[in-house]
Amino acid sequence: MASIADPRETREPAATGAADLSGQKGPELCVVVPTFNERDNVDLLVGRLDRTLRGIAWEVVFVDDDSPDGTAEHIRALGERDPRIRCIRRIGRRGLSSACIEGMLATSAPFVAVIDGDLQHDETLLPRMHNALKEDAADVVIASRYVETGSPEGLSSDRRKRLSVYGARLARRLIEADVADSVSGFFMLRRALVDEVAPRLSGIGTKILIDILASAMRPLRIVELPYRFRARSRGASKLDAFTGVEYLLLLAEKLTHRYVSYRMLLFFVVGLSGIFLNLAVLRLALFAGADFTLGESIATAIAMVSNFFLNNMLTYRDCRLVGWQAVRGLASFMLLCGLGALTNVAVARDVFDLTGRWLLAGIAGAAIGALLNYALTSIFTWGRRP
Ligand SMILES: Nc1nc2c(ncn2[C@@H]2O[C@H](COP(=O)(O)OP(=O)(O)OP(=O)(O)O)[C@@H](O)[C@H]2O)c(=O)[nH]1
Ligand SMILES: [Mg+2]
Repeated sequence: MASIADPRETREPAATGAADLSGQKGPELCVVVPTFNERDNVDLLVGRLDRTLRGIAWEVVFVDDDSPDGTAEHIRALGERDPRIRCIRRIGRRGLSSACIEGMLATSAPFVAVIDGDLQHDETLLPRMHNALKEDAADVVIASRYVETGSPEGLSSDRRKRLSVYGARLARRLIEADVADSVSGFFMLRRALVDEVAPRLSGIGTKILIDILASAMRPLRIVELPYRFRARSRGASKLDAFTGVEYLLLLAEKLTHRYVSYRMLLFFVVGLSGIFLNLAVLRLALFAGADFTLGESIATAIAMVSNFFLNNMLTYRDCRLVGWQAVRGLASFMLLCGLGALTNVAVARDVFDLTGRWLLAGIAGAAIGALLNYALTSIFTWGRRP
């Protein structure tokens, strides 16, 4: 006689092959920490999180870009003893914002905070930030240096302070809400909001909060809680001269709703520098008595090499090729740009035949050639989407 199966049986571990986790709950709060060479700060930060987050089920996700000082190995060793400590180790990648995005997307906790790994942010603010979100008083809670008793005193120089203030002012035009410290690297939000904005994030540079706020398709309720930014006591700052340029490129990308990609913009700026270098070297070669074909060949080769290294350093600095990869990259770059040059000539010739206008033909050829160079090299040289 056939028996009717008890529906509860299908939930048995043996029937589904899955473990019965019905009594267990995941973390309530995930703290995401981007790190690069922060080995000496990790233990202190974890200890402080442990003290300050008593009573909250938390986890910490470090996102480390393969730090040479062994930060990732150190975190993994801690994680072997404490399952709340996790580490994502990224290889061949660099970038503070993109690291935060990957960390935020790697958790199932309903609340997500981002905090620096260098102890400059005041972690004791985390429970208040968490409460504000739990009480549904805000969509995003920002730890702010520019409201009430907050202070940026730990910034390393007056120049850094001025940059921070002007940077926040510049972003005000972009973000609909009135935010005093939109350049803060310390904030908390619901994971659902992260999931909502993730497909529109640029992930460029260091200002992930601006990226998130400018990517939201609806007005966000924002609460800012004051705190005093501390000075860095261990390890070194990772900011460099290009950080400001990246910030402007992020704003440009956000303002144009990503119709202008910052990579394409940089690629074309580098391309322009190549044209000037080409002309300068040609002039020198002719001056030194070389015949035109030889001079132009040398000038073109030098411009191509310069374009490759500038793009590798700037346009693709988050996935820079090094060692043999760079040698292979240079070879593929020169080959693909050769293809772009042939296309340039073919298009220009066709447009000239059709219209008889040399300037239009020249511009059309150069534009198509440059676009092709950009698309092909981003895919085949740097392994990215254009
Ligand atoms: N994963 C990852 N983390 C990074 C990168 N650059 C910086 N970080 C981390 O991001 C946090 C902030 O970096 P800092 O260099 O201190 O930048 P800052 O705090 O804005 O600037 P300072 O005031 O000069 O310290 C630190 O935890 C760094 O280790 C990166 O390229 N990748
Ligand atoms: Mg710092």
